[in-house]
Amino acid sequence: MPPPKETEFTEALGEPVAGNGLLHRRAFLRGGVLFAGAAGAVSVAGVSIAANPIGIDAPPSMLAPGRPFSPYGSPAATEAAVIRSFTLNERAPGTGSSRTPHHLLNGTITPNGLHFERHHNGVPTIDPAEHRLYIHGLVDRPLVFSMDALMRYPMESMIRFVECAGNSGAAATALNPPRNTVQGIHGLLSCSEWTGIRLAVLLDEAGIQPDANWILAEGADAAAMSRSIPLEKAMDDTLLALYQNGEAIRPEQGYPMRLLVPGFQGNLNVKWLRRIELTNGPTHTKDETSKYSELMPDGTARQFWLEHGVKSFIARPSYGVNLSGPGLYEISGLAWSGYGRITRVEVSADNGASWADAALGEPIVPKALTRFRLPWEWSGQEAVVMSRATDERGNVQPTRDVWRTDFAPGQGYMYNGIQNWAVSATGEVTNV
Ligand SMILES: Nc1nc2c(c(=O)[nH]1)N[C@H]1C(S)=C(S)[C@@H](COP(=O)(O)O)O[C@H]1N2
Ligand SMILES: [Mo]
Repeated sequence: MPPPKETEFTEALGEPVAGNGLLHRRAFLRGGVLFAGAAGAVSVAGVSIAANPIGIDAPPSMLAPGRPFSPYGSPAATEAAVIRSFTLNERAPGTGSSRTPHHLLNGTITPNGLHFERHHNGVPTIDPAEHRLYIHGLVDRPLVFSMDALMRYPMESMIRFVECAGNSGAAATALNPPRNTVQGIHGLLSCSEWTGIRLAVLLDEAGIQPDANWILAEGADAAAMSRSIPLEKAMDDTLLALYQNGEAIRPEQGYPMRLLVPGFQGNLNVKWLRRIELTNGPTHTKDETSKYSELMPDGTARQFWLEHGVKSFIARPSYGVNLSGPGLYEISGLAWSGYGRITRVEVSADNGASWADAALGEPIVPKALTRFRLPWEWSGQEAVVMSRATDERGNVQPTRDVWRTDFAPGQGYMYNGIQNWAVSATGEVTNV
């Protein structure tokens, strides 16, 4: 459905624009709907007309001085449930992943302590004073960099997502929709402002030989995680990242340095980076043959399919984030694409029968998370809500059924199908 024209909207202030109570994306801003306090307002649990004038009873926090300063801040004690989730692997405690609780966060930037983690053999302890980065292979001058040397290079910052190729895989492959939260299904995804040196600057300094067309990046962890990256991408927007949301990259994210390969699958973003070798053709390392290649219906495997497709999910409401009675809500979630900017997110509350355009949070940054929002007046009837994103290349997020026809059963890497949530009459949300 095209976005309604402004005139239509002004006349229909607060009127549904799509089935099952979806309101215009700017209805909140234009005063088309009120939560409480006016004739015809929608009721929301927890908002009511104040019976007493404000300020007569000062809360306890106003009666004594607050606590003093702290050297490094932490979240409020009452936010203790907003944490990464993981299952401990007793035999290999550092192998596996932890997940970002997107259903409990808002905005687009992931706090550093909640960035998802994916380690193939734990988090190494690296002394930045001892750490070196090597650039060698098909170059005129093999180079070795210390941290001190790197700190003198020009830096730049970019807000970008990192997503594991295995993210949302359970939604692709499970026979029944997983009974799990946004965190459990889509939590191998985070977004930060990364700061560092364009890799192209360092590769140019080493002097790229004409027959070099790929690079190999290797980490200094016990997995020696290594992946091949096309030279074209390495010379484009690939960053040698040293900072994450303003502070030195966390140990879990690759301290003291990692590659940031915007829009490409997570495992190319090699952490604890120790060497880059320029090669002719890809290296076919263990991490890109046994893993991270996708099984096709004819039994062959697809390799080096690197860009994440356009994708989105609704975080509120979602599994475990239930509705508390009929009335007004904001449907909100995240959209992103490995190919560039998000241009449109449509939301349906009637199982895909009709759609309304959501408002997109500004600025819309390419290859970064974009927050979408849409007001919804829930009648208290059963509903199925879902979101469908489009990117600037014109890619549209597919349904699960359409996505699955392209791959062998059981293949779940790089899944970007539409996520449906069913809302029951009691407001309980499940995955369908
Ligand atoms: N050296 C090294 N780099 C690595 C990994 C690893 O195990 N070792 N895991 C990769 C995978 S599979 C992903 S999805 C991303 C995850 O980055 P994060 O842990 O910062 O979220 O790092 C990639 N880089
Ligand atoms: Mo990954």
